[in-house]
Parts: sequence; C-alpha cells; structure tokens
Amino acid sequence: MHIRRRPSWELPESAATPESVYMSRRALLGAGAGLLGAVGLSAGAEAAGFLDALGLGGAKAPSGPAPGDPANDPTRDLYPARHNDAFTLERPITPEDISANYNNFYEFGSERSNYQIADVAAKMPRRPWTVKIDGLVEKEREVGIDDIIRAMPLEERLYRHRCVEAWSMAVPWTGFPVKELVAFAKPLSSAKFVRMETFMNPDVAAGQRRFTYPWPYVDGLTMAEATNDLAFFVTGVYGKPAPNQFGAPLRLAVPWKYGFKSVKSIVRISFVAEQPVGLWEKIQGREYGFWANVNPDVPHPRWSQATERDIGTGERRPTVIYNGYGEQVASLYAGMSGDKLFM
Ligand SMILES: Nc1nc2c(c(=O)[nH]1)N[C@H]1C(S)=C(S)[C@@H](COP(=O)(O)O)O[C@H]1N2
Ligand SMILES: [Mo]
Repeated sequence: MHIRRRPSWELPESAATPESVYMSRRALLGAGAGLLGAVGLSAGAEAAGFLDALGLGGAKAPSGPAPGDPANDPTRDLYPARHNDAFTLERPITPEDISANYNNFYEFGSERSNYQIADVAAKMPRRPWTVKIDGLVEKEREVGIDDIIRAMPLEERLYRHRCVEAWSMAVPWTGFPVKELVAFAKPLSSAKFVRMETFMNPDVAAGQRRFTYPWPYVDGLTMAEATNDLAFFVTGVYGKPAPNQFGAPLRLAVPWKYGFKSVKSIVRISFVAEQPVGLWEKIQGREYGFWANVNPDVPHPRWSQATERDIGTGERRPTVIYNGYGEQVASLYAGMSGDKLFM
C-alpha cells in the first residue's frame, strides 16, 4: 500500500493544529504504522504525526547543556543591535515564548507547536559553521559564520511573517540586508538567481532521515529580489542571537513572500543562471511555486488565503497583498502577471 506523506502545512493551520486533533493523534500512538492506512488518513499532519511517534520525527532533547544554546554564541556581544526605525509595525510584536515555540523546521520534525521543534533543534551545534559562497562569483570561497556576521552591518527590524498555512507573527529580527552579502560575494553579471541551501546532518536532524523529502532544504530569489532592501539575513531575534529553531546561525527573511521561502540555517549560497527549484516546489510544484508572493485573492488550491491568524494575539485579520510590503516590492514584478506570482 502506498501512503503519500504530505507536509502538515499542506493543510491550513486551522485544520492542521487544533488541540483536539493533536490529542486524538496522541491517543492513537500505540497502534503503530498499520493504523495510518486503517484510519484512512487524508490529512498530512496526521501521517506526519505518526511518523514522529515512530521515532522518525524527533524525540525529546536529552537534559544537560544544549550545544545550540544561544547564550554561548560567539557573536553575542553584537546584541542588541541598532534599531532601524524604517521598519516598524502597526501590530503588536509576537511574544517570544509564543514565536519561539511555534516553528516550521521540518529537519527537526513536523509538530509545529508544543515545544518539540525548539527542544530538538537545541541539540544542533551552532559552531563550527561555515557558509560556502559559490557558483557565478569572482571567487568561490567558504567563510566562517563569525567572519560574515562581524563583517556585516547588524541592525534590528520589525517584520511581519506570513506562513502559507495562514498563520502570521510579528518579529524583531536582527541581521543585515541580503544585498550586503551579495556585494561581499562579488557575483558575475551572468548570475540571475541566488540559491540558498540548509545544512544536511541527519544525525542531529532526524527529519532528514525521511527519504521522501528531497533534502537539503533549498529555495531562492532573483538577483533583483535579493538586492531589494527588504530581503534580510537574520542572525538574531528579540535582541539576541537567534535560538536554533528560528534558523540559526543564518536565516533568510523575505516578508512579502510566504514563509517557506525564508530558508533557515544556511550553509551554502550559490549564484546561478537557472531558476532554483525549492524543496516544496519539488514535492508539490502546483501548490508551492518559485514566486510565492503573498496575495489574499489567490487561494492555495486547497484553502483560502484571505485571512490569517496572528499567533500572538490569536486574532484573525485580513491578509494584505505582498503582506503589506507592496510599496517596497511591487515594482519587482512590474510587467509580469498571473497567479504564478502568488503561489
Ligand atoms: N530549512 C528550513 N527552512 C524553513 C522551513 C523548514 O522546514 N526548513 N520552514 C519554512 C516555513 S514553512 C516557515 S513558515 C518558516 C517558519 O519560521 P519560524 O519557525 O521561525 O516561524 O521557516 C521556513 N524555513
Ligand atoms: Mo510556512
């Protein structure tokens, strides 16, 4: 029997995470894999939950000092960074204890909430960490993350984040504009896209033992998108080095696009001529495309994108085109049209 494993976020958040679903999933745990088919699972979240329960997703972190503890981060002296007043928000910042325990990071499992991702991700060593800069650049090189962070102008920006699952948050990221790293990388004029790749380490990231996902996680931007001032590389959050579950030590934030474009824990940045194919596009290209710009009027094939739930306040609010950043980014898409831009 073939059981297709779907990522839970193929379901809208409202359908994927109510406590009742979570509880009934737990109640069924003992029954094992055979039950997957027996209960006629159409919900991907359910299947993913079972796989986690079978030890494929992520067990509780052992107690003891976590190698990923941001309190020991070698760049902690750089925080808090200067706040950039050009990036403020009209909505309340999501409390850290909420955003830090509600994460999509499939390398560490598929249970978005209930502290699981945070606990398991904490086992990931943050150093040594290098970033390979390669492809169409003057000179390919591999740079230590601390050398990158210390060479960049760190600042704090308040950004909205809109997941394709229809939840959102408002976060004080610390980091630097992607365009600064592009300048540092010295791409050739033949480079048309920036491709970003997450680490690959199934020993600490049990989710990467699921062969049905085409690891490592990849996504990308056009050069014009990457050099737009809004495109941001995140190194910290809430005024300190980012805890691992947010994608330490280097994570993208492109707030006008759905959250899956914002690649976490980057180890490789490649300048390429061809449009990169992201992990989710590879799995389900009809639903998760390259552009993935936020648009309330273009529904996901299986749910509406008209509104979103703010995980901080619990409020449901209307979704705004380009997640409210149209003034900064709409010109990137001038002359282009069609639904493809928005999914
Ligand atoms: N490597 C990697 N990056 C990733 C993901 C992931 O599973 N793996 N999930 C994406 C999705 S779907 C979202 S919504 C955001 C979630 O970021 P947060 O956990 O900091 O809220 O990370 C994105 N980046
Ligand atoms: Mo997401």
